[in-house]
Amino acid sequence: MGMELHQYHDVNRRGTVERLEYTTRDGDGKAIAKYANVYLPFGYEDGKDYSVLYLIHGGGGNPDAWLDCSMIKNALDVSFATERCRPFITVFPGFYRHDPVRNGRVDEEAERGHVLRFQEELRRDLIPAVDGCYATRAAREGRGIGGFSMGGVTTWFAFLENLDLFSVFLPLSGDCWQFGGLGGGKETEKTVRYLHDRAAEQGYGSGDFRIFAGTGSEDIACPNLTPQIERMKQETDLFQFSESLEEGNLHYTVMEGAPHTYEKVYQHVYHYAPVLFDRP
Ligand code: FER
Repeated sequence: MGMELHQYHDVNRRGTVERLEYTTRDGDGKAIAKYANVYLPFGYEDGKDYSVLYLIHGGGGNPDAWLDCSMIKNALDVSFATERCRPFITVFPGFYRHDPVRNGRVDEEAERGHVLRFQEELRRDLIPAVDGCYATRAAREGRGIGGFSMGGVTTWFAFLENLDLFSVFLPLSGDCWQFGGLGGGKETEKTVRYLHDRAAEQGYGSGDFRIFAGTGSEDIACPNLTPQIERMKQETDLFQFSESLEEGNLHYTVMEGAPHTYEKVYQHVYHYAPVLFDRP
């Protein structure tokens, strides 16, 4: 599928990034102070009802990672200034409760635990803080979640655990780790069955959510995400794959030559931005 690529453009109508401070709790109920970066589009006004995209960093990252490592801010500024889509808010949280310790090899089980626990934080602490502070639609129809790498893993867990809160999903260069690390590739059958059954048993149908997945042909996550998406395509009662962004609820874009980096992966957010919240 052809991908419309973002290039840096000077824009006068630039959004602003604010720091939202909020409190979450650890396993013992002890309060933990955290922050998320909140991108407010140019012309943001109280009293409107903005959709919100939650965009999650990768393993070892933090709420600044997307903004520091990619041109996501300019990509959003350009998209809104040129009216590719209606302006939406983008929230960049951190999924760790404490600064991550990652020396050498990735501890897949530890990482899995962090992104799984973050689902509860989203529901209990972060989403209420965002909806309480900003002019949002405050409804699943106007709420999306996406992320890079472990942030993509986070996105699949949001599909499983928080489907009542989100209707739009952008898993980028990350597969579903319900059945352990790299499970979308290693345990494809079980993973897809679970994704299907979890949504179906809660009563959700194909019209109730949309998945915009993406990665690069040289991305280390491509061999794990691709088999999962390919298998999902067969579950046509729930997942309706389409090359066209105007149809279906499952989309997949593999960017030719792109490795596992924010610098490349943000292009998927730009590519999908026109259809995320403005249904064609
Ligand atoms: C993948 C999903 C996530 C993957 C790697 C990650 C190798 C995360 C890696 C990290 O946190 O360093 O499919 O494939």
